[in-house]
Parts: sequence; structure tokens; C-alpha cells
Amino acid sequence: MTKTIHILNGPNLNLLGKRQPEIYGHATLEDVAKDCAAVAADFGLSVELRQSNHEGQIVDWIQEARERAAAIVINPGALTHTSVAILDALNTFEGPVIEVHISNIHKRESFRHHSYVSLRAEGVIAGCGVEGYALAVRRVATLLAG
Ligand code: CA2
Repeated sequence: MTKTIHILNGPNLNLLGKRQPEIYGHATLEDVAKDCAAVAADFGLSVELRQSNHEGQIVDWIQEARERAAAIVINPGALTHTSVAILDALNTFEGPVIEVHISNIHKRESFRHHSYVSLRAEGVIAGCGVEGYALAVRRVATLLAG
């Protein structure tokens, strides 16, 4: 059966391509889903992309991924910097986790420099724009093949 990568997005990322293009670019989450699906298909994988503004929903999706996903790519948005609940949920997931940030969080305000999710992630991609998602899918393919 085809392995699926769950691509989870946190608060406000539904606005991608619609607000603040100087920071986050012009591509939408639908564009991201298409790019990631194309890269995944090259490796015989599939993707499911979701976005929620609610921390508990993301925790529920991570728990669901335990049963249904081979890997997680996650951009938790601002919850990156605050959510022990998302870290705890990720710690129960057994496959690879790659953390993505569209902007370079290390070039921004100091409160964005710390990530709880990085304590669990196999890899972190930041500052590569929305291309970071497809790079993360490529990395997951390598890790799943190994
Ligand atoms: O750079 C990233 O991907 C972030 O995870 C984005 C979060 C921010 O809080 C993190 O520090 C870094 C913010 C997501 C807001 O997304 C928007 C997208 C387009 C327009 C407005 C907001």
C-alpha cells in the first residue's frame, strides 16, 4: 500500500498567498499541496495536507497520524514556540518528523528562535519559502527508504 505523509499546518497558514506576501510569498496552501504531491509521487508516496487554527485539532491529527501516516511534515505556525502539547503528541509518533518554517525564524524576533517541535524533529527547514515543504517531502522519502 502507498505510504502517506501527513503535512500539518498551524494557525493562520490558511492565509498563505492572501496576506503578507513580503514575508510568506504568493503561493497558497493548495499550491503547496500540489508541489508536495508531485515530489511524493516521484518516490511512490502520497501526501495529505491539512491546516487548523486550533492546537487541540493539531494534537488530534498527530494522534491520527500514528495509525495512518508513515511520516509527518509540520509547520505548527506560532504554536511552534509555545506548544508542549504538540511536542508531547509528536513524541508518541514513531515515524520521521520534519519541521518546516516558510520564513527564517532565526532572522526574526527572538521569541521565534525557540521551537518545542525541534526537540522531536529529525530535521528542520526554515527560510526556504514554501519550497521548504517539498524539500521536507524529499527528505522524508530518503528517511523512509533507509
Ligand atoms: O515561517 C513560518 O512558517 C512560521 O511558522 C509562520 C508563523 C509564525 O508564527 C512562525 O514564527 C514562523 C505564522 C503563520 C502565519 O501565516 C501567515 C501566512 C500568510 C499571511 C499571514 C500569515
